[in-house]
Amino acid sequence: MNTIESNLLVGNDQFAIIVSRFNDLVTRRLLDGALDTFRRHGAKEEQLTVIWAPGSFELPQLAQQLATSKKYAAIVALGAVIQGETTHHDYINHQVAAGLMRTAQETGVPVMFGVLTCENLDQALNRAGGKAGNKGTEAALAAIEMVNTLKLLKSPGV
Ligand code: INI
Repeated sequence: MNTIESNLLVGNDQFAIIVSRFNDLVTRRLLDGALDTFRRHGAKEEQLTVIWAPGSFELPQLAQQLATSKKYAAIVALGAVIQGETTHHDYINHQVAAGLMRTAQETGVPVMFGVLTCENLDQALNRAGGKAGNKGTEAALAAIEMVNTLKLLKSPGV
């Protein structure tokens, strides 16, 4: 049996973090979690680029431009979509998830879905460094793992 499993060490790669300004009480905490994780796994400041978006709906377009630039080994998209009185959030959630996945598949650059989709602010804060972890941390770890796993898959003999 062959098992391919990467480590979680950041090499010399560049990482882009795109983060929504909408609900920034939450998204700043996601960003802190992601940055802390990249740093603790070996990233230097010059390997990290943060780009702010107006809202989560705009994340896919930024992801696409960053991915096609080929400057970044992976992109982490951070946002917080919180249900309101209408179904607005539904339209955003589905489009954002599909748009980010499309960019990853079309470009081969991993794009992480670090967008919270919650019923209320409490749920979101719990997942942004509260008692249910930090989605930004999770997304940064996933980015490191995807970059390293894709490298392993491209290495000779695999
Ligand atoms: N953007 C979010 O990131 N989260 C939300 O909860 C949200 N809601 O509920 O409206 C939201 N809306 C803004 C949207 O992402 C766009 O920025 C806006 O529609 C302009 O295109």
